[in-house]
Amino acid sequence: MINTKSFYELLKKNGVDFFSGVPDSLLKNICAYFTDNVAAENNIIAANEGGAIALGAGYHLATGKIPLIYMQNSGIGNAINPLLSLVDEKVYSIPILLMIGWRGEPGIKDEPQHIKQGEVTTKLLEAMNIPYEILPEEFEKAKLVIEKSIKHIKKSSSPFAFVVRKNLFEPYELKNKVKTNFEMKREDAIKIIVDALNKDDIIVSTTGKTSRELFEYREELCQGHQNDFLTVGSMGHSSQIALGIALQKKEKQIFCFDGDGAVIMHTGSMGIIGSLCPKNYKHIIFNNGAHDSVGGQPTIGHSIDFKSIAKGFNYKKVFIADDKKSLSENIIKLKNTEGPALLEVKINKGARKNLGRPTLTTIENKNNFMSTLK
Ligand SMILES: Cc1ncc(C[n+]2csc(CCOP(=O)(O)OP(=O)(O)O)c2C)c(N)n1
Repeated sequence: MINTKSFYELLKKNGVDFFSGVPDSLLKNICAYFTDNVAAENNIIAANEGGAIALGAGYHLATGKIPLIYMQNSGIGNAINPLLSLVDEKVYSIPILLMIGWRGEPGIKDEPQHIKQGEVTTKLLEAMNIPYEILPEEFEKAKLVIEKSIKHIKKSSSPFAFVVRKNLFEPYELKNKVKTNFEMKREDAIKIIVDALNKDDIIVSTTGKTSRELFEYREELCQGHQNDFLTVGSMGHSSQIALGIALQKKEKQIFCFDGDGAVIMHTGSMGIIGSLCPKNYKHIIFNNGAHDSVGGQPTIGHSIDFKSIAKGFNYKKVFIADDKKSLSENIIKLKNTEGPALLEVKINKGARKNLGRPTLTTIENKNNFMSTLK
């Protein structure tokens, strides 16, 4: 295992002291170290991975230095465009160090959304002609790899990737935790909302713990999962899945259970919802100001105004709930109003330690869900 401080010091010694990316559970410890020890303007959690590459490119244009851009391998897709059309050596040839968490590494058990991505992670890098190294576990070996890679980047002036296996970094407990003082966590809010919905209402839930908590609550209630589409991957796209359904199934109410990080990742999607104006579309954002599912790293969720954003995007109504009482009242209002409408639920981050994962396969989930929609 690699000590986070030693890793950071080594990067700094080699001239790398600007970081941006979207957090990943495999990179949780090193990201927490950056948060505690790097000035905020040199450690920027981006809206999405493509944005992080572009931010790094801007940093390089302004300083001539090499940025480190971190992401889960799920985010490679978001990064491909600027990797190939901005920083690639055939375009602007910008040196960027990538650090990619390898979920779904072949031979290591992982969730369905990570399996294909894990299989093709190194192949995608090869297809993009981005040289890479899988970071060794021993610090001395990693040190050699890092020094060699940075020399290579400086010479070639183009991207280079470190692929990071599970448990590479030693644990590091974040000290600068942002605390909020709301009454509920996401699971409390999900329970109140599910209790208030009608038997026929449809839910499309976002990636991470939202879908896991919804699944477990349905189990607890013995209700089955046929009304829920659990978007286990595809961060930021639940709202458009829900839109695709809402436009075809006008007789049903469609509720999208979204996360602040997911909405921020692809906010323009809200504009498409507003422009098509489906009356049966009900968007709920569980705003905990964090990427809670991958370690609780901060988002800008609590410092932006989702209400004004939704209004600007032509949503017909916006409700805000920040405790159990206002949630119980506003979920009824959301049900009874014409959409598209938004309910922002302000919550603390955090989840149960013993939270499980869906026990149905993704294909079973899809088939059951499609039977409900028939
Ligand atoms: C494209 C992409 N980037 C990163 C991830 C890793 N990831 C999974 S869940 C998550 C956090 C989601 O945050 P938010 O939507 O606010 O929901 P929360 O976990 O806080 O409930 C991240 C970053 C991913 N799955 N896909």
